[in-house]
Amino acid sequence: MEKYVYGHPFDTQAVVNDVDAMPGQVPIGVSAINDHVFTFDYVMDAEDIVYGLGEQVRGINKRGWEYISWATDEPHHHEDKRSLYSAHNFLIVSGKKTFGLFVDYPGRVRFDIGYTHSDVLHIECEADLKLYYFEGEDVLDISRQFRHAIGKSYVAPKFAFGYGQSRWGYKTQQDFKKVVESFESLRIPLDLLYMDIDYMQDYKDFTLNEKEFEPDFQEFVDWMKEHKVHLVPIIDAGVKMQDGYCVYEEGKKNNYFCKLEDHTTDFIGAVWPGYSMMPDFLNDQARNWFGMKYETLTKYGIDAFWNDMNEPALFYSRYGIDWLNGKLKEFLANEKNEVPYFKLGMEVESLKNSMDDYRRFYHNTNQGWVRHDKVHNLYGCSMTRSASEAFETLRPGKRTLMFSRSSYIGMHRYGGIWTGDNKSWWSHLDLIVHQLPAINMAGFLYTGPDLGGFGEDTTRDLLMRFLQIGIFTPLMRNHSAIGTREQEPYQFERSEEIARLIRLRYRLIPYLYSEYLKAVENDTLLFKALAFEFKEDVIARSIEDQLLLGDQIMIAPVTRQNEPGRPVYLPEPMTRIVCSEDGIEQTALNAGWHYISYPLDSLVFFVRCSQAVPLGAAVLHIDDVNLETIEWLGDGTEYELYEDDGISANAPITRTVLTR
Ligand code: MIG
Repeated sequence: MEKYVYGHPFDTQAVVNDVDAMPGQVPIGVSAINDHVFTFDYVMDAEDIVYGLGEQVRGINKRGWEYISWATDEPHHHEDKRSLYSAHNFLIVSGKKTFGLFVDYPGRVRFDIGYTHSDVLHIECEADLKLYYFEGEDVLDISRQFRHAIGKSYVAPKFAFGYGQSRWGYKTQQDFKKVVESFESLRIPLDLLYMDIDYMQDYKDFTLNEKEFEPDFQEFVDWMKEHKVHLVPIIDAGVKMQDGYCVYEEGKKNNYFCKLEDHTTDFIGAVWPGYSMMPDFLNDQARNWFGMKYETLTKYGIDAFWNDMNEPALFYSRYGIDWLNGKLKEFLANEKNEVPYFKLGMEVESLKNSMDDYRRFYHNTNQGWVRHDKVHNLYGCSMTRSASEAFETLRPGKRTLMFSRSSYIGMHRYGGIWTGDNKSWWSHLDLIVHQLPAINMAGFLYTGPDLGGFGEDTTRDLLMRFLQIGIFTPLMRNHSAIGTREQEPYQFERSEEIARLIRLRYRLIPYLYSEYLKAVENDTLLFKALAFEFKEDVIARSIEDQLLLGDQIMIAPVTRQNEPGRPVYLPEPMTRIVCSEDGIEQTALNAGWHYISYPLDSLVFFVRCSQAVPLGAAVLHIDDVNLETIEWLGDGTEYELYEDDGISANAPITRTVLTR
């Protein structure tokens, strides 16, 4: 790893195992600075593949599009988008010359990967950055070096590998209890139940709805505990501006909120609670203060959270509304009381997540005052760091489930991420397959999509195809938006078939958790493109819809509606596993192309040559997961199992070689 420093970079703390800066320019491509803009250009070979950029749109091979690192509350993950919620500025060019680059700049970064000129990789940002350059044997070697540089990934508690049910729209205790009872009556495993913004009073962080939850929250939490369910409340970034609300009052008094240019007046944005303040997570005291607020929930025994709206999302701001007001008056005066519909619509829309607002507020950091847009991509990361650091005091010695919507590299040490507001679309099955290896490369191992799709109406078959991927992701959560079709497993006909898929997850947990621990320990990837392992295989290099999971499994999910199977490429001989109502069937297959049937109600995957995967007992809760009797998959003879106690911070890992 080599480091090159340009201008006066903000210290993002993304890299923990750092090196001294090199003199001169990065030894590859052409880098330049003009008008305080840094550019890097590299001419790619026709066969070069570009991997990385974490949670982004488009394929595993990133060539042929332009991507912008700018954390955005973007609920439409269309392929014409350039930014999603996170900024993962690491990529690897694989081909003629194989190298990695990490652009450690927390503002806007543009990656033009053969978009303007098909053979040119062009990177551009303000000229205050650290550029890390990696050389190595291959993609996996470079990825490992990078992961070592950014430090060990977050280890989720083991219960976080259970199935979680979520929906924006559960409001009452009864709503939540009904979910649990429905799962129980159908014997569908359930370990986590998510609480979305409606559990709060007026969307105020660290409050409970006064009528519904405040009076007897402890009993509610205890009821869930008796049913072996962990509640996972959401925390939003914005703090409601309301006199008498203690979080607002304390933040205001102690200057914990982001300020306008005068460094004294609080910036007023607006999100779910209406006018809101943005906690200054880049300020050490403010970060510590906000984190300790999670105590309002941990004191009841809550041990799991998700952080939302932390790009930060801004619906509008006080200043935007003032401006709009002026615009409206202008229209009314000039246009004979006829309001130009399209123009006005655009003016209103422009208030959302506006660059004008992001340039309006400042952070009081230990590196001085910084205008928000220069460090924008660190906001969600710092919010999650705030919680994670506080958990060391609030829940000493214990692991807490924590995942976030927005992130920057470095946050992978504090928590996981989910991939935000996908839709109930078939194309979003492909999207998650494309995202997983890149997200792992950026250090995030605890991750997963909203299964079934968040926005729009799902269908039974789409949910089942989502679950057939989600069975393998550390975060396995079914989540949907208010107003969409309900998508708990029991909302559909023959729910037993859906239940059976979820039960299979629990048989795989010993393996999945072990591979997760290995990936954390060894800085390796949980999900890999085939090309990462089968480097010389030209077909493997081009496959975008199959992934290796850990060192033993290959998955090839069906991602199209009404397709009862699909062509699958085996780069080596493998065992095909079909888990159906009739049990588990194993078939040895030769290397090469096969048409593989993939019935909707089955789980089909592959075990690699000379490998073995231990399946545990079929159980309904994570605490009952065990390997007392093993059903072996594959043609190998042993498996090295990584285990820990699943709950303590820094728990020692035991490694056991299991032989069949
Ligand atoms: O503006 O809390 O991505 O998971 O259900 C929407 C409501 C705010 C966005 C999150 C989604 C969550 C929703 N939130």
